[in-house]
Amino acid sequence: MSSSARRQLHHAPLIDAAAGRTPTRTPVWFMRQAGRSLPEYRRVREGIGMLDSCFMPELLAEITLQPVRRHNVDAAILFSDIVVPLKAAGVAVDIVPGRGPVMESPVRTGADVAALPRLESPVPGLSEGIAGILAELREDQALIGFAGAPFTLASYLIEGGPSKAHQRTKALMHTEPETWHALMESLVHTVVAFLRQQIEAGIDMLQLFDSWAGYLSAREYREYVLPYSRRIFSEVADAGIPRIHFGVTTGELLGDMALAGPDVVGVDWRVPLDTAARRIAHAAEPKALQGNLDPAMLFAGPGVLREEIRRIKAEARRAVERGHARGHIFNLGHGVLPDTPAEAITEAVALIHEED
Ligand code: 1CP
Repeated sequence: MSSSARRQLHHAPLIDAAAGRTPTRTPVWFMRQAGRSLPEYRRVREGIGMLDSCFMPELLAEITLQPVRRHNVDAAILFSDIVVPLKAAGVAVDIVPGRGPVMESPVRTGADVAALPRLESPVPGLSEGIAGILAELREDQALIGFAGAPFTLASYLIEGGPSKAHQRTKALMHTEPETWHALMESLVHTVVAFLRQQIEAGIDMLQLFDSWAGYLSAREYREYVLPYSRRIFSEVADAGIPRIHFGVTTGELLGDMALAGPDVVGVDWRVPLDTAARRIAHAAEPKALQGNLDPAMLFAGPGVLREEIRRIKAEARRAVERGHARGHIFNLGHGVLPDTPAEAITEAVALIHEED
């Protein structure tokens, strides 16, 4: 999409906060805001496989818009999954209910990496789905596109499914660095193709999820992961849209993740935002921050919720005043837990939007 064809947003709080301008209100969206916490999601997904739904444009647009209508969040996050570009490229992967992505054949050798298909053509249904979402969003509401970062995708491919310790992934990077680097090269290609398609279709912002990067030491991250995430951010920079980078338990990696080149760094609930900002500003240019309410606090009732939101907003304000951060996008420290009461999410959004 040429920049003139891109939707012009007006006073979109999310875009303003990411760009270091003062937003009209504290922008908020929640990771995993679409999905199992919503009865309307469970209804439309009935009898349809998770991965199948990601290739059905009307359904993916409807699911993306459900939390925006219900909660009054400032952004929609594209309903898809980090394994969608792999599936579209021809990798045999399924999403098993209650578990997550599972590979038919794990990728563990140089020959496996050489045989791994790359995304060479558009993901079916994706561009049409994005057009359907953009047609319904207000001009102050952003659509966030996303992809999984190469390390997190590699973990699913190598382990064969969700992993607690990522042991085969780490063993491979240390024992067969050539195989590791070839796998990262292949994944950079697929991730960039997936993001470019979303950019062409008109997303307003993007997030690169390196969800499991926090399992790495800073040394491992710098040698085996950072160069590839950095390439992805630089290859999509020409789109001119804000780029967010996020992972869980990344307190020790925040500075390095900022060096990958995003405009916004997501922080989980373990590190206060002012501390996170100091770590980032020490290593790189100051970034906008995203975060960092503990998803469990959505179970704690309105009194606790209000106090936690106040604390987080104050920590973000302090970081901006000190020149360590350029702005703040409110979010959870990780995704909405599947059994979260939908009403608690609506209530949290209202509290976040309230003036303090
Ligand atoms: O049937 C279902 O409803 C399954 C649950 C589900 C959902 C709703 C999965 C399986 N994926 C999704 C959608 C999804 N996945 C979205 C869009 C919805 C939204 O955010 O509102 C996004 C952004 C993702 C991204 C994703 N998938 C990540 C990165 C974000 C994160 O939470 O860290 C990861 C790690 C995945 C893998 C994945 N897919 C599904 C599950 C249960 C998992 C995690 C499995 C594990 O613990 O390893």
